Amino acid sequence: MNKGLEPDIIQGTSPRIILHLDMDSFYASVEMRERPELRGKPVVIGADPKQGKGRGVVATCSYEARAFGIRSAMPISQAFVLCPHAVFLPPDFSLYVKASADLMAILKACGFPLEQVSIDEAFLDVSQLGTFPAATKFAVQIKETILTHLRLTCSIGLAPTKVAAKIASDVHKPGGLTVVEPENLVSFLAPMAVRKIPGIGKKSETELFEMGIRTIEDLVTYDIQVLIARFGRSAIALQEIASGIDRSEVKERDGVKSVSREMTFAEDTCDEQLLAATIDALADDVCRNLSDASLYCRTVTVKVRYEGFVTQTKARTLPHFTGDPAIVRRCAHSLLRDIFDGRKIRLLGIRLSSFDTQDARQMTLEV
Ligand code: TTP
Ligand code: CA
Repeated sequence: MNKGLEPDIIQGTSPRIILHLDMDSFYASVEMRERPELRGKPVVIGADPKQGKGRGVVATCSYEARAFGIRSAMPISQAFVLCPHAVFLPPDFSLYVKASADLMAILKACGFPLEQVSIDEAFLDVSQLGTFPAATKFAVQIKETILTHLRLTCSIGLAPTKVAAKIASDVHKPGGLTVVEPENLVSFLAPMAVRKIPGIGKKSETELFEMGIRTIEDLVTYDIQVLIARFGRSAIALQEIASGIDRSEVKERDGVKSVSREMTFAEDTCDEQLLAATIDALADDVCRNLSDASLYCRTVTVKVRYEGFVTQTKARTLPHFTGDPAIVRRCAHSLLRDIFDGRKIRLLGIRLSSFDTQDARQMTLEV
């Protein structure tokens, strides 16, 4: 499929063609593939709902479940209220890792620069195909290949930049293919909510709203000096991205960015012994994941969710790479001490990142 570089691309005069692929309701779709009797049903992957008394969260759910208003990261108890007859399943992480590896192998075999960004998401730089119609044909083929070989559906965005390709893949989910040719780039981005820009989270979104900035177009036309005063120099890059200028390249890397494990307590707690024992168990678990993937990490992050869902994280980068549970435990205890303010805790989590080899996928699992 790889056609070799066209001369004008070497000189950098042709627009780039970036493909972003994202699997549809990934964990739920893999479960539905394994159990055909679940097809067409609302399926929720996550913590045990315990007849509405469960305390964990939703990892993801099928589009049928989304019709009831269920979403990722929602408390499982709320999901149960919205759709008590849904099929609730615990995550089978090894199944998803295997499906992800199969997917990435298919993408890699296409021969284009590939950047895996999460367990079910990747960019391909398909500029070598030369034109958007040729890239569109390729995108249709890749969707068919994934459906035939993996029996899973995905959504694809094609655009001249990574940010636009990522936004585009989300436009017609599930099963969508959205093409943004260079001449449509600015008008495509303009009406989108600022939150669609990767890196703009809830906090920045709220700040931007307060300034009257709701859409990407609002951001483009906003006085840059005021933006810089509020957000610092990063406002320049933000306004550029909003204007369709995004030079970031598809970085060839497949691999894990982080390994994490979280635990929701049966009852909110500030029992220090229980918190310490939980940190130990989580540290041991993530280190086991790390060792399974033959990785060493340098950054340890502790996540604390207090009663009322207020969540805080704190990270520390170690002087050396490690896979030693004792070191991770020590670091995590110290981070917890730094952020714990005495309020009752609902959830604790540990994430390990900054790996010295990048050879697996992002892993998050809540128990
Ligand atoms: P996403 O790609 O964000 O979601 P999705 O594939 O389930 O659905 P969509 O069709 O909207 O893309 O995440 C990929 C997987 O990561 C998801 O299937 C489950 C997991 N995940 C969590 O465990 N917790 C979360 O909060 C999110 C957002 C995802
Ligand atoms: Ca997805």
